[in-house]
Amino acid sequence: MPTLKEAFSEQELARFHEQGYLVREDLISPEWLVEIRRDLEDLHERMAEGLPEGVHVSWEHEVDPSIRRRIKQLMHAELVSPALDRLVRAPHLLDLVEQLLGPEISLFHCKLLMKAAREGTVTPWHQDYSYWTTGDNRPLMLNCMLQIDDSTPENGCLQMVPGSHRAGLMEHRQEGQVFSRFLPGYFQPRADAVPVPLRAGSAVFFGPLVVHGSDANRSAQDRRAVTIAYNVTGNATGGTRERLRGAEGTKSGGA
Ligand SMILES: O=C(O)CCC(=O)C(=O)O
Repeated sequence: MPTLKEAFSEQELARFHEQGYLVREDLISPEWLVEIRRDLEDLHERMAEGLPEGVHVSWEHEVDPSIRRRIKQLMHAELVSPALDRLVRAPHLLDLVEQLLGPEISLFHCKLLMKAAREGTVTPWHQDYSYWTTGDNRPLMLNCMLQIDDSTPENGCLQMVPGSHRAGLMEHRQEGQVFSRFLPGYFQPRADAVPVPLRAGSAVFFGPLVVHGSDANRSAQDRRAVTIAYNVTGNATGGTRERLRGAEGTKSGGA
């Protein structure tokens, strides 16, 4: 179990259940952040030259390859960064995940959200479960979105609609290729949305039903983040990449 200093308090847990999300400042050390940033140097250029096996990229400006290619989302980020691979299975993170998800923890996926300076585009209002529902799973998953750069309203920080998870899965529209599912209004300003600016190294945990989105990055600062999505082991066929903790898993290593 987490130490008292690190564990989520009763009040934090109550807030998570009420609002659907919870911030943890300084989830990782500055040194770990430096390692992650080092792994990601020139990532846009390297991935434009060729993708490592198992890595999937959605690009900004998908339709015009003559435009300088910028990654919007890179799926299976643990394959391009040893420091992120370590984070996915870090005991102190799994301890926090265990408080929110329970003891049977698997990796659902780990993805980079690059929101590049001046080029990162909007992510419309959506619930993640609109992508993840398969008919044989339940909305039990948990995201841990860690900021690699400071996120601010100017560079497109995440915005949440507190309490929206309690309404269940809403009807989404579908159009386009990347972040193609969205709620009515696409990304019209919402009076019930709250910006969640975070310092680099801090993270927000949220479930798959909370409504969220983020604006375009119109600033000169990148707004890179990584989302590690965990699932309850056994929640759906094909619902896990790797078992990380639980009765038959290992405490902090891969399965
Ligand atoms: O990059 C962002 O700001 C939003 C990402 C997001 O909403 C998601 O991955 O579900």
